[in-house]
Amino acid sequence: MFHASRRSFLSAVAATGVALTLAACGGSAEGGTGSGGDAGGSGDGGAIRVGYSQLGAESGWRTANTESVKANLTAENGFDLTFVDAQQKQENQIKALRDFVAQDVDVIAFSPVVETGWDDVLQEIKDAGIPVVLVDRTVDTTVEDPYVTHIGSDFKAEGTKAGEWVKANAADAKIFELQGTLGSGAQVDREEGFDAVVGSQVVGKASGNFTRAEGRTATEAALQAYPETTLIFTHNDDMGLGAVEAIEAAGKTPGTDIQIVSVDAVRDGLQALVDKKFNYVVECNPAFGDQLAELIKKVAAGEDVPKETVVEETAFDQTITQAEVDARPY
Ligand code: GZL
Repeated sequence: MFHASRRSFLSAVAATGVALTLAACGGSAEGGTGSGGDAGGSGDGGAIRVGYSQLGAESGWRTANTESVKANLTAENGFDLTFVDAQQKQENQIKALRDFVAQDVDVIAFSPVVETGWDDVLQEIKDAGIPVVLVDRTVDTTVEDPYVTHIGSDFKAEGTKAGEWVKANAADAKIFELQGTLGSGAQVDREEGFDAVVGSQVVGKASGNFTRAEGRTATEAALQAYPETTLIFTHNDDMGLGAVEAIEAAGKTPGTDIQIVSVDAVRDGLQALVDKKFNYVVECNPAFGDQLAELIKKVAAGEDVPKETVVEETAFDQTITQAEVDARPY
């Protein structure tokens, strides 16, 4: 139960707004304020009741992210977690969020499948005085100060990193861009970062919705529509692995006839790098459940939290070894 006193305090805090400062990798900056009031989200020292709306199970990244969240938001760690999978449907997420309000949870956490369409439900959550922790994806909303804190990747930086590799290693490439779920923060920002560097080399774009099957279908069509393609920039490994299937079905060699630059660095993506079917993979780290758990505890206890926490990430090329891939946690 989230005490009324804390909710009125939270509403007051929310009304003042909080300056946004993008944190350095893994770092933090002064930003959002939690629920205020007594320690322990339940208000009576009990478990922190968290309603979590996960967008789906579309990719290896999402599976690893869900595992990390569930491994840290445990009863032993002081949480009472209600975790709902939305099968990549925004309407399912909105229903889950409204259910969490009706259940009067202490904290709501969610990873929005797309950036827009959340105004009404975010206002309802704010009116209910329940703090929101935004996870992974981002929102674009008219609601003022809609969440206390966000934890996730800098998607634009990921796109820029991929573009910089292409600029340095495939300056004459004719690029097909295999995009994630259209309108998702990951798709919008990766496209922006990548295109700012090598957009003039992009001959065509299409979405594979972050799934392997749709990545294969989109690539089959792209090879027909853009036969001049020599490189595919895929917004995640799963679609890139689908692209490998399409390229091989067309009698071409992935990684050679058509190079592949990807994002995520899940084990299957890194294996494709070892197998020389991918050429470069930008890491997008899903395993931040420990950091998320600490953030939620602080929010529930009314402690100050950074408005933004950017998880630490690297990138891999074909110098990666099989031993390094085998040692990866996901
Ligand atoms: C990125 C995450 C993206 C992954 C995809 O943080 O939102 O969604 O890159 C996943 O694999 O579908």
